[in-house]
Order: sequence, then structure tokens, then C-alpha cells
Amino acid sequence: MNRSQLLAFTFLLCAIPMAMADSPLEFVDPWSPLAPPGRTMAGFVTILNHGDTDIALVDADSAQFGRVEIHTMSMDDGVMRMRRLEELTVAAGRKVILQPGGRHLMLFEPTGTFEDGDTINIELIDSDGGRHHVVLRVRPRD
Ligand SMILES: [Cu+2]
Repeated sequence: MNRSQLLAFTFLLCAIPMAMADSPLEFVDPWSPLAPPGRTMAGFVTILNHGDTDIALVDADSAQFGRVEIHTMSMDDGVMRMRRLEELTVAAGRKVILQPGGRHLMLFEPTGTFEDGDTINIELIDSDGGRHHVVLRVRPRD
């Protein structure tokens, strides 16, 4: 094996476990309410952590949006306000529910338009840089 083959081989050994690492997170009913074209959208999902360590989600991105944030809602002087969450922790063996009126994904600057049944691919990024792929299905609000 020459030097460049060895390099390529080493790279493969390192790359494969990264790419194939199974996320301990399970995403149940990921969806996004249908919105008028160009509008900021929201994402909802129940996240279960089947692993034995807590997972802190610190960021998110999507090729279909300019920016994705994890938001929380809170009552502030009688007014519901939302703000960005620096960290959303899904404790080992527990679940976190993102739902209308509560925590949610905020999808800014859509790069295209979405219709009922379309899908949105989101990568949730944890504090170790691990990426967790979730696919939201677009549908009318319940
Ligand atoms: Cu929001």
C-alpha cells in the first residue's frame, strides 16, 4: 500500500462510522403547518432519546431555509413571546415535545414554496457536533 492509498484507507475507516452512526433520537410525527409562500414556517415533532446519555440540541439547519432556530414560548406580562433556545436537552430515556403553543422549530427564509404533502429536511445539531436528520411533512394545521 502506498502513501496515498494508506491515507485514503485511513480516511474511510474514520469516515464510515461517522456517516453511519445511528442517532439514538427518534422523531415521532414530524410536521410543519402549511403557510403562505415566503412566510416563516414552524416545525413540530416529538423527540425520544433511546440512548443512555442526555443529548443537547444546540443548532439546526436546512438547505430549504436560510436559517433554522429552536424556539420556546413564554408568557411575558400577559403576552406570549417566543425566543431562541440556546440548548434543548433531551434527557436519556425521555422525550421532548415540540408542539403548537410551545417549543418549536422556526424556519426562516424559505428557498422555495411548499404544498400539502411536501417534505422539509432538517439537521438538528447536538453539542458534540452530531447531526440528527429529521423530515417534516407539510400539512394543513389540525
Ligand atoms: Cu418561533
